[in-house]
Amino acid sequence: MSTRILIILAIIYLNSGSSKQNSMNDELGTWHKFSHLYTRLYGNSFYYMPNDKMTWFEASQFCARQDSHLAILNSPDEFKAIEKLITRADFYHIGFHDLFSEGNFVTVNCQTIKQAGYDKWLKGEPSGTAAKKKEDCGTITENGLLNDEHCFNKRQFVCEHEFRPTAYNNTYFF
Ligand SMILES: [Ca+2]
Ligand SMILES: [Ca+2]
Repeated sequence: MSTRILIILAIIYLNSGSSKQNSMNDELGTWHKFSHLYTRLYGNSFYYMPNDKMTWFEASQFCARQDSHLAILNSPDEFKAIEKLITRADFYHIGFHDLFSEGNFVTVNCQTIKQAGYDKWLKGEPSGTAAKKKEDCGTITENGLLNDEHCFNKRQFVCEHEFRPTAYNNTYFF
């Protein structure tokens, strides 16, 4: 192999390493800026419920800016865990919707809510599947029952940050 090819390969190798390192640092940097707001309540997930009320879309963006997503319930135990953050009877935005296909409720990670592991609806819900009554965004009651609501309703919400240890060579960063 000629020296020139070796140099090119070395540059490609170094660049790929440094950009990988940078994106890892960016991600950890964002999380570290906000991690003090979050509490580890279930598995490798940390949660935060801000006091502000926002639309479902604003809440989604708010969580994303903190390297999180609107909470996805993966089991009844996960609701029991986040119930600790709920202080009053109300509806709270969480991470599911049927914006893509009417009546097919999926999480913000695109799993059906059944696949995700939690589909306990409030009595009479989902109610917004008729064309004239559009309720496409997911909320949960203080008792852990799901409801579909207008996405522009302003509600409190729960952000979830899930650790992905495999992305960091099985090293946890707490
Ligand atoms: Ca979850
Ligand atoms: Ca509803």
